[in-house]
Amino acid sequence: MRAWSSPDVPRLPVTGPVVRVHDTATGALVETRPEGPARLYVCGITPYDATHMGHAATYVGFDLLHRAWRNAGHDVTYVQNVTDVDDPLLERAAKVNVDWVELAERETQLFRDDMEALRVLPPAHYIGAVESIPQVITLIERLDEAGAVYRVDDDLYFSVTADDAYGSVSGLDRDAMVAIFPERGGDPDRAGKKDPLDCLLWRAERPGEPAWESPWGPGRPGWHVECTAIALDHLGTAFDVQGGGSDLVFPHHEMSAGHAQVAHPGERFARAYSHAGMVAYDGEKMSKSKGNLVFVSALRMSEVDPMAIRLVLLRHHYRSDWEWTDDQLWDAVDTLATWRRALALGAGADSAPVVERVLAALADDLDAPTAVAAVQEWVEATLGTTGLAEIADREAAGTIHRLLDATLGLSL
Ligand code: 5CA
Ligand code: ZN
Repeated sequence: MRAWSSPDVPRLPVTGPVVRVHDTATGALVETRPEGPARLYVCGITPYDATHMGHAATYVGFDLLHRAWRNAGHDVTYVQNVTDVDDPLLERAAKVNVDWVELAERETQLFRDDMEALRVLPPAHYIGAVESIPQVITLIERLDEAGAVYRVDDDLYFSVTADDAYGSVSGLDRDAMVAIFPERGGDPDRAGKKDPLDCLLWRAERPGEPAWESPWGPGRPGWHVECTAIALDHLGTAFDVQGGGSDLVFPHHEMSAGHAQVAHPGERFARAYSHAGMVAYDGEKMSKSKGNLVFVSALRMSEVDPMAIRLVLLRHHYRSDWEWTDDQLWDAVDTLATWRRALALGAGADSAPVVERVLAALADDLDAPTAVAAVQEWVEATLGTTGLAEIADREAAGTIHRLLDATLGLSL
């Protein structure tokens, strides 16, 4: 699939520090030590509705990682999927009486436009579930050879007991897994399963549903195996970071890791599992299924500056859960007006310490709120200067301008 176009990213005169991120599996901050290009996989959208602020927060969060790595001198191989065939997409298409392919294409295009407006760097490989069916089939065959696949009617299931490390991504105990599984697409009570936690790998064709040929008859891929196949195909095992929102910790990332670890014994799927917090609205997690949504595209169409949307997101640490309110947007609009005034002066307060602080904050688990606060201090110091004698840095505005663009993705 085509991704979206990349904004130009200025090169900074200094190299950023080693990047550390929080790893859900160990519960600790880990130093990333890319060997060759840094390898990042972030779970993409299921394109049955427009991009909401929760999605945007997650993709802007991982964009900070992409940028921090680049600023630390690494090339980055970034892979993202599009779940362009799955139950919620087919259900929505049937409900609104639109062809599911058309719905997926339309919403994926809207997502691309939103990501471009928010200056999110595109993945090098943007891969749909449908186009990765051959890789999914190969992976299921490998799992089958490892004895981890069985049939329930004509569907294929993955035996979670085949992975010795099962549970190590989420750290959840069995009771907690069984409780969460049905809320996130799982079917613990289906008759014929060996273990309630086993997950679907291949769903045999149902009347009225799309299907593709396979060695087990026509059908379509399960959700978790889609991401495993795409990640392994483009990044291999032990890639640096597997990312997504915290709603994907279990079962999605646990299952994906399980598949990979059974297909490649002795190897890890990812070195770190990194998760963004959930954005709420009207007191509940913003979600397509609940319908409590603020869309990026709706704000764009009402002429809201996308950089103000981005600043709202940046003012929350990527790992925290928070609630969207319109006040924060208007506040961000005012803040950017002040920042632009300071930048228009050309000269200003000393920029070198700000560069250091911003790079350090972002390398320290993508701490954008601290980075934003450092810029705010520079703006206040610059606007507070009363005479030429106080101007410390003649090139300050140019430096801060490039810094904001390269690190926080704010082009002002
Ligand atoms: N296609 C799958 C991943 S393979 C999926 O979860 N799609 S999604 O459209 O539901 O979500 C896309 C991304 O946005 C995922 O990383 C998800 O974790 C994240 N996300 C969804 N809702 C929120 C929210 N309210 N706040 C923050 N992130 C969210
Ligand atoms: Zn995924």
